[in-house]
This record gives sequence, structure tokens and C-alpha cells, in this order.
Amino acid sequence: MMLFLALVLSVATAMPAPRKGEEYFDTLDTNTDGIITLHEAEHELTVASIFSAMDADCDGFITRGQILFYFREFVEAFDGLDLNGDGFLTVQEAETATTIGRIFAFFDTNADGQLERWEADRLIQLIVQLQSAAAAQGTACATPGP
Ligand SMILES: [Ca+2]
Ligand SMILES: [Ca+2]
Ligand SMILES: [Ca+2]
Repeated sequence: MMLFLALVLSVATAMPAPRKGEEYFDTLDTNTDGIITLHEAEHELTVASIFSAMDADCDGFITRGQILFYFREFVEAFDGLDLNGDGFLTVQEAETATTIGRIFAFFDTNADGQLERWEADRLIQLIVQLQSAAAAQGTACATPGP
């Protein structure tokens, strides 16, 4: 609740508006050392939470087209998750096909077991791009209920 209020206040009052990616990174980096470890990622994230962050229009699907439009480099990974190959990724498919550990390893480009800022930014940018696209289309979902 406090975090929610803080976010609302920062959005309402800050000039210029804070970058969404900064907030997202800070949420993940719980010890604020500028690096996200697998432990931090597993503590803060689930496959379902990443999915719902990306599924900004809340229709329950992430489409191949959305990924292709923003981040061509992720299409191969997307296709690995889209188990029935219909071009839509559901949360069930995502949870079946991958784990936080595997997502972490995918973004850990230099395979040192930690996500430095630039590595984490690739994940965050993907999420933020999909979210702002949904917002631009007026399809961003309402704050999810409990
Ligand atoms: Ca950290
Ligand atoms: Ca599918
Ligand atoms: Ca790394």
C-alpha cells in the first residue's frame, strides 16, 4: 500500500515524470547495489508476474506480433514459449515452458550469474514498450483487483 501511494504521488508530482524503467529496476534490485541477482529475481518475480506486466492490455495473451514489432531479437525465445504455435502466448504456456531461472539466464548475456543494468534494461524495456503501447491505444488495464 505504501509503495502504491508512493508511486501515485511520484507520478502525480514529479517533473519530469520518472522513467518507468527506473522504478522497475529499483523494485527488482532489493539491496540497491545496481545488480540484480538470480536470488533477487526469484524473490521479486514470477513467470506470471512478468507475463502480466507484458500483457498490458490485459487480454490474457501476448502476441508474436507485439514482440516482433518491438524486439525482433526476442522472437526466437517467444516461439519457444508458444507451445501450441498459434502466435499467442498465454500465462499457462509461459508457466509451463519456462522458469524465472531460465528467463534470468536468457537476459544474462555474459552468463556471469547476475543482471547488470544494461542486461536488466533489455527485459525492462520490453515490458515498458508493451505497456506504453497499450496505454497509447487506450487499452491499458485498470489496476488489478486483489
Ligand atoms: Ca541487487
Ligand atoms: Ca499459444
Ligand atoms: Ca550478467
